[in-house]
Amino acid sequence: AYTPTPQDRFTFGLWTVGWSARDPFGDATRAALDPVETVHRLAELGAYGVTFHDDDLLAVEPDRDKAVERFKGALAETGLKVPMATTNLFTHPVFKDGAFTSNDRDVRRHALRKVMRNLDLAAELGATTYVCWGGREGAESDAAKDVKAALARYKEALDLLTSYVIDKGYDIRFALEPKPNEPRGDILLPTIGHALAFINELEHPERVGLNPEVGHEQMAGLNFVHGIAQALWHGKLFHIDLNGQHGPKYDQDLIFGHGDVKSAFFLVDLLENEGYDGPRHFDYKPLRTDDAADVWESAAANMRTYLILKEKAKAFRADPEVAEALAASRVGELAQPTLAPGETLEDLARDDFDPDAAAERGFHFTRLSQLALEHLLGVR
Ligand code: 3MF
Ligand code: MG
Ligand code: MG
Ligand code: MG
Repeated sequence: AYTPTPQDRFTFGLWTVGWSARDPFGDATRAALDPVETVHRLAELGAYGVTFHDDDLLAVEPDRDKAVERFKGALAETGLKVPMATTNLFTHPVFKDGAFTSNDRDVRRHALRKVMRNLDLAAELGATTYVCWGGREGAESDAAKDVKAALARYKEALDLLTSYVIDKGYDIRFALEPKPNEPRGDILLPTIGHALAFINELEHPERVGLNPEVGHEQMAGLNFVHGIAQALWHGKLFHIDLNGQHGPKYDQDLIFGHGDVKSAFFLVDLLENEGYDGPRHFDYKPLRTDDAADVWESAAANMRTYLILKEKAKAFRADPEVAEALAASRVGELAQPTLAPGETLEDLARDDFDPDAAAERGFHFTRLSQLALEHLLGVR
């Protein structure tokens, strides 16, 4: 019942299952994975697609042209799609002070060339979303970065890149991925809110949206479901990185649902009911303690968990007691405009309202919250 199919639109980054588990304190615990094997394995598991950073393609074949040919061959054999692509602007030491916002102008120019080259490949493979995670765009010292100048350079980069795809006629939109810190002490565009405000300053704002990641917002102590709801409200949820995180600490990249499971439940409920039709993209890391076979079990676990939560959310919405509790909590009343059609502020001023009497009315949120929890716990 929880077996994924391509219709579920699950996608994975090559760098997720392919992570060989090198961390800041220890060496790799798994061998490099061949992207060709990843494509076949993901297809067998029922995924819809695969995504990549330019450098991910070179995991076992250093020649770019050969690596691309092998990858294309695997896509053709399996039917797996590439809905999104991205650039690695963080591993090479040249990017140690950032890419689009490095203090070093030569590095900024190099970064633009690297992205443009990979945009051509993304278009060729049919990707319609291009993610920009600016992991090195930031600083450890407030003396080291002129943030206003950095934002101007960030805008310059996105203005140039959006013009590039428009000129080339590519059907590609950009999705910024906010993250508060790690690897930099502080990263620019740290949250969904910062990134949304930034998009308004761009030359082609319609071409730029967001790729929020569960763990990134939770690292900042924020409510991911609220962030996603706001991104949807602005029409800016272009893509999403699903994973798990236990509150504000290092970026854990756990399997989806293996962090804050209640938030995962409400997230699936929101995505399924509010018309998000993009890929369900997993950006997680198989545990460092897992072996090569466990990796595929972890990939499957992401999809299985999503499908379980989808069923739970559906049952929650279909439960008559939940409908009753939602009405008692007047959740639906919020969708009603505060002034009726034709009503004026003078009409409003004439209202006869007793705040003390209204203050007596309870909202009964406890019952509603408990019902959700019981659905999640499987006792309803
Ligand atoms: C880091 C990330 C990145 C981005 C990726 C773009 C390496 O915390 O989340 O993964 O998701 O660069 O998709
Ligand atoms: Mg991440
Ligand atoms: Mg993460
Ligand atoms: Mg991510």
